[in-house]
Amino acid sequence: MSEERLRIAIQKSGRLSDGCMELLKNCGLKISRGKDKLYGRVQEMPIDVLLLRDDDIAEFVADDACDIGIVGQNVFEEDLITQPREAPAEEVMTLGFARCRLMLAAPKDWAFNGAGMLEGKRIATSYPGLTKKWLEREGVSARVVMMKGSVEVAPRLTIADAICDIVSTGATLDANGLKPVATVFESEAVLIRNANPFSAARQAVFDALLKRIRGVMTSRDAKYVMMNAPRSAVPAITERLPGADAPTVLDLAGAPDKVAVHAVCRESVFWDTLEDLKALGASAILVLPIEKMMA
Ligand code: PRT
Ligand code: ZN
Repeated sequence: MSEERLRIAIQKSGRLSDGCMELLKNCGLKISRGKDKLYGRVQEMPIDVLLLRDDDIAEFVADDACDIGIVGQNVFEEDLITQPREAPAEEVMTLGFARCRLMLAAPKDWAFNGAGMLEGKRIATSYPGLTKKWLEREGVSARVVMMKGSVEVAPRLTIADAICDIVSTGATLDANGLKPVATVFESEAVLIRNANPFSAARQAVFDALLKRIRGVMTSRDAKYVMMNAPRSAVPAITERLPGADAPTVLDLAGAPDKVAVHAVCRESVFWDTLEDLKALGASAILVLPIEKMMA
């Protein structure tokens, strides 16, 4: 790999892969994968992509085998706690996908009434670092049993009394007779980077990529909203538009009391917003997606 190319590590296949590929695609990058499929090259920018297991990403980035990476915050924070390094990788920004929670879960018949109930109990988890940190914060002394996978079966097998595992919909817990009782860590995908300064060439590629990622993130929920409205309703309408800057207000030919209002809304526009706008006198309301945005 050339000195000048920025090396990014992403998950080869799993719950982060689709989000990573979509993000890179929305940044205008197409990845052509090598024959072994562990390595891809981007044509549009000097970027090389390494496709790894998510557990290896933080280490590859910290050790300078890669410059940047995308990983679950849960895995990254666990790595920081359990694998102390001289110069660990650093978090650059959250990316808004692969959201999940690391949760304590107990058998459904437990009348759970607080962390104190875990005193002296055994907790199975793949995240001993984050779990112990939470127990310490709660002032609870419990035994943490490390399990690499299938944590949810531990209470049934009497390996542990409770578990601490990643929860998304809660269906896995439910199917195993467990219920979530406390949130230990909230997670989403994060961009991480090597702690050392990049060469000037790599820094320039990194800056350009970051600018694109920020653009994708801002335009993800953003919508362009257009409507006609009574001139007198413009202040109230402006206030109701979610995350909007000052709107553009245009005269309408032959209708002195009415104007066209155009605005970029940076937050989701839901049906109830449209109903409120209508109640304020707006008509012909259009909500359009925004493909790209750069501040
Ligand atoms: O093979 P590789 O090591 O790369 O992948 P992996 O199997 O270790 O990880 P993977 O692909 O399962 O998850 C990657 C990352 O996605 C995690 O580190 C989290 O940051 C995030 N993520 C988001 C999840 C989930 N949602 C999720 N639901 N990771 C795991 N789960 C599992 C959870 O462990 C449990 O078994 O899904 C089950 C619970 O799901 P629900 O919907 O039933 O609650
Ligand atoms: Zn993994």
